[in-house]
Amino acid sequence: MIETRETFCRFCHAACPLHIDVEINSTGARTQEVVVAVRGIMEDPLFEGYTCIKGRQLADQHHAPDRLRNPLQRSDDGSFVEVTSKNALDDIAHRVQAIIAAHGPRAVATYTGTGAFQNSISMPVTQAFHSGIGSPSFYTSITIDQPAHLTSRLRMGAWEAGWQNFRDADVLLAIGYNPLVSSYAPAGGLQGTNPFVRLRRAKERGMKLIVIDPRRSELASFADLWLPVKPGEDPTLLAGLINVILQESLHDKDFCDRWVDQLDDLRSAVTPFSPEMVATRCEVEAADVLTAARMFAAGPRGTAGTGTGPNMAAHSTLMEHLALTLNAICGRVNREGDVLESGNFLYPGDTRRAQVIAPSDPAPGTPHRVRGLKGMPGEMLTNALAEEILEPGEGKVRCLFVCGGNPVVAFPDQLKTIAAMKDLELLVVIDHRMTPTAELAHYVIPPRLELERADVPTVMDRRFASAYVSYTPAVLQADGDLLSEWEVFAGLAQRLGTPIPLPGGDLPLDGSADDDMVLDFSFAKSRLPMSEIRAKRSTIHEELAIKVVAADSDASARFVVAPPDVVEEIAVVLTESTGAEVIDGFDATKFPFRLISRRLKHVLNSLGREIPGLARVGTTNAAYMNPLDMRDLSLSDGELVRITSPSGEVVGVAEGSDTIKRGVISMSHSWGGSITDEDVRLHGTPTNRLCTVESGRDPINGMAIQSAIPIAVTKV
Ligand SMILES: Nc1nc2c(c(=O)[nH]1)N[C@H]1C(S)=C(S)[C@@H](COP(=O)(O)OP(=O)(O)OC[C@H]3O[C@@H](n4cnc5c(=O)[nH]c(N)nc54)[C@H](O)[C@@H]3O)O[C@H]1N2
Ligand SMILES: Nc1nc2c(c(=O)[nH]1)N[C@H]1C(S)=C(S)[C@@H](COP(=O)(O)OP(=O)(O)OC[C@H]3O[C@@H](n4cnc5c(=O)[nH]c(N)nc54)[C@H](O)[C@@H]3O)O[C@H]1N2
Ligand code: SF4
Ligand SMILES: [Mo]
Repeated sequence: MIETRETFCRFCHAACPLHIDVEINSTGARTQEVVVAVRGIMEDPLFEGYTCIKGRQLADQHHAPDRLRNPLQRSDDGSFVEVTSKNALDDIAHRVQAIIAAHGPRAVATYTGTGAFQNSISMPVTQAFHSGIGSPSFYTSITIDQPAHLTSRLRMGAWEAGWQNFRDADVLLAIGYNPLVSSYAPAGGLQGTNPFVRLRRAKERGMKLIVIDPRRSELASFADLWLPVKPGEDPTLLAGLINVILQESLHDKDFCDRWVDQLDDLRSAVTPFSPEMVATRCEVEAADVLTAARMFAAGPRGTAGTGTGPNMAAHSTLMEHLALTLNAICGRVNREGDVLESGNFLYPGDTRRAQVIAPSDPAPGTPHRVRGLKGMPGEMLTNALAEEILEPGEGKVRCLFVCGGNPVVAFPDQLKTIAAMKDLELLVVIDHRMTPTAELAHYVIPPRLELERADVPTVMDRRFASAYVSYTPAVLQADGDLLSEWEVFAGLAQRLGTPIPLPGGDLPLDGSADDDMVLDFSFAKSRLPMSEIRAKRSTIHEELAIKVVAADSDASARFVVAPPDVVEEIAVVLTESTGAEVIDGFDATKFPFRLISRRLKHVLNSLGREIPGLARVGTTNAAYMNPLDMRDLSLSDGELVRITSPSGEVVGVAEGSDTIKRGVISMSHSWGGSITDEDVRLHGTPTNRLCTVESGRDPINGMAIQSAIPIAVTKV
């Protein structure tokens, strides 16, 4: 018997609606369910059938012969043996209890990666487990991704009603993001909901697109103006755009008078960034700097926003500050009467006032023991985790849960990360496959995968292009001794006698909880009740969209666009000339190239290349280079190159592409294993071997340089 069931994809965050055909085979008391087809839903009012190559492989992902179906424990000889989930949790709880008793709760840490982000009941329960045991050591992939979105908005102040919407933008300034591949965009950008069609419609209504990217990305190929910035020089370019706008008085004066502070300080800080100076530093045309500034300022609606590229380069908090400043001085905020594009249904609060939320400490979190860093609200900095594990003394992290992540290939400074994983007294990895990180674990616990669990789209609820409601029940029977992330943490809490405090109260730990109960407890304060979210799933409810109300009559907070540390850092950028000086050991003559990051359509970070339909697209993260650079190095397509940074060395597979700026190598991250060897054609290159956490960090969010890495390239 074949049954069609409705769900949404969670391979990535974009939550594309799907129909899956499930073949149900019953033999005696046992039924087996097999997904035999996966397709987009043409009738869906928002996605209109859109899916991508990854989502269409869900059947193979769920039914992969090498998918882990029982927990594994590492033996003394390094091999893994299958154990029951009950025995695994008993032993893990026992060890966690001993570590807490001897060293305090901070010694117990969790790193939650991408695999737990499109997983709406994993994150709240994990966080609640941490509050239950009293450990601040909660880490996520956000702090090796784009933490500057948060740190900059805290420092500068934010607009309660948000930046303007994409749907009626006249102009879009996209700085280092590429939603046509990543399905990702910052607020106000082109989101991953059917992005090709929405971009085409926006261009048809006359929207101007400006893209800043060292590579003619898929998005840049549709741009009215493409600025191929030198990697790492975005702060210079953005300061230059602000300079033109202020010199030519193109900013929104009324808005600035009412809501923006320190405009004169900003003006003097950016005055040295003339179009000519910027053109030289950024290797773009001075005329294009002028055109970009004027095109953006002309608006009248539309926003600037940044993605992973410049957020992973030097000075990321400053870079984001300058991008947000463009929006602030041009008044690109939702005003009274405007309607928010996305539903924001899963979060509390129906009211958005047209006013500034006061600036505050950008790093208000738990202090780190290393390098004077401080955490973000509710989480610590993943870029400091390896050091928190390796650094002896009180507070040392001794136990780590990795929840849907792959530190060995994702964290900067791969050798230090591997040393840290090996130093742990207890490493528990929750993953359905044997990753390079899982190979180092004491326990590997396989979870139920997406089709086997209920979910709401936590990332997209604030990003959908309409007030779209979405929910899915579990649509496939799970097979094996599997534990969802929340079941691992609830099981441990039950054994430790600690609570799982959620917005709806303490989660019952008597075995009565299921996915839907966890959803109800986690989203108990959502502005649309979970019961209505379930009832209204897959429909648009513009009548429920949030309409912006007037500012309070005494609203006094204003954006601070030129606080002293910003002015100081702009002055530092002015003295630099390559965007890479912040890295110790950098020498412009020794490291003339820049390695930049990118996403590939057929994988999600380290996930995907084990699936046959995706491996067919490619089994390595090629080192894409400009053909003229290849000619100078006597390189042909497919030949091996040695890539050396001030702190590491890897081998990559060269591939010519005229979309890449000269002097740049574009490679995606999280490939390879824990070693870099001649098998790069088969496994890819672990580019994070080239990153360091010793120098070049962002002063506020601690981001290491993970894109715009200075490198040398030679033929092997
Ligand atoms: N140089 C450089 N470094 C980078 C980046 C870069 O651009 N350049 N990008 C950074 C960014 S943005 C990120 S987000 C990180 C990625 O960092 P991570 O999130 O640590 O890496 P992933 O490879 O996405 O790991 C996700 C894991 O989750 C597993 N998984 C999938 N589904 C599930 C599930 O339902 N449950 C569980 N428990 N596991 C599941 C997958 O098998 C995979 O092993 O890397 C960062 N590192
Ligand atoms: N298919 C697919 N989708 C994904 C992922 C994936 O691995 N595959 N990963 C997911 C994750 S974890 C995230 S965080 C999002 C990220 O989503 P995006 O931020 O859109 O990521 P990218 O597609 O890598 O786009 C980054 C762009 O920045 C450019 N760039 C690199 N360095 C610089 C620089 O110094 N300055 C400027 N201006 N540009 C630069 C790159 O050329 C690239 O085009 O995507 C998510 N979606
Ligand atoms: S973009 Fe692709 S991987 Fe992401 S949710 Fe949609 S179908 Fe799934
Ligand atoms: Mo990410």
